[in-house]
Amino acid sequence: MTTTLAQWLAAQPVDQKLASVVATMADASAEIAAVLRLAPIAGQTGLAGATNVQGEAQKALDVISNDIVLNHIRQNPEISILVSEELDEAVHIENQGGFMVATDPLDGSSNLDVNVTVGTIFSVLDARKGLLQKGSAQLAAGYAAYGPATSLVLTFGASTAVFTLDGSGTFVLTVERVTVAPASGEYAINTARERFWDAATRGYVAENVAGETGPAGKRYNMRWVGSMVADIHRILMRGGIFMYPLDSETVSKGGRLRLLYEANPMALLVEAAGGKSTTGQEKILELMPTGIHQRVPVILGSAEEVERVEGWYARG
Ligand code: AHM
Ligand code: MG
Repeated sequence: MTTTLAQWLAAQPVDQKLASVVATMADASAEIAAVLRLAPIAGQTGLAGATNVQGEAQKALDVISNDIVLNHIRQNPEISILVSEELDEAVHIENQGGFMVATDPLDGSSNLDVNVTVGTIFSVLDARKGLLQKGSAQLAAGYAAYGPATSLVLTFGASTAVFTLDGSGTFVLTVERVTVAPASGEYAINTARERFWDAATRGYVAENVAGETGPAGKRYNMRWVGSMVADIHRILMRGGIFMYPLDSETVSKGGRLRLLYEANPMALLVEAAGGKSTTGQEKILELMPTGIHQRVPVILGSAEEVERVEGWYARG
């Protein structure tokens, strides 16, 4: 017997207003999936001709995806604030309820022209507590991965569930409780940045490259899609570690990936599935943000691998 997202949400021991916020993001994701599927035919894979607040060139689909999310959010009276990678400022919607959504509407959009998996990442918070809250205050988090199948991965903090979009536009439960394998032989990092790395990152990766005859005592494989949602989805399904550490080039910005709508939701999803997350020095979910577009170092995945990286950082 199949369980739809609506049935699953109704059975969760959470405020059903909160459940409706998650359903809204699922609806937005299904609409984005439909647009992406036909984007090359519609000629939408190129640039929009604008740059976002981070100074990055916006793709037409970045803008379209952001508009789809905003439209859906406006229709749900429970959501009063939207923070988006694509919008300089938070959007406040008057006379609406108590929830805030922080989102990267289309993560990995530099991969669009090569038809690689991209995704929508989101975090749900209590809007009454302000824009800047620790990741541990998240009420829910999730992402949609637009791959061969469209997957929706959700957590309310206790466990992580995976849904798959069927042909009629309904998300169907496909993994009730996903577990990040505690041990793994796969790591994901952009090795072209090696010259910028700190000693801890160099030390950990060198051990992996040394393989079964090195101190790690086993063989490793490297995988880097360059699309965070795709890399994290692989780690949720079969283990591994994802690293975008602080390096000498990103240090002035605080890191590469954004705390509110990339690091925090992914950290909650991975931890609720039994994995670990860290900046190397601190727990991602305990960081107090200083700005809505703040960047942070991100290291997350299989517990044993994250602990090995933490061990390297602890050596100083
Ligand atoms: P984006 O939000 O502008 O798409 O950037 C985030 C992406 C992540 O999906 C991915 O992990 C990372 O940037 C890839 O970085 P790099 O270009 O160094 O490989
Ligand atoms: Mg992004």
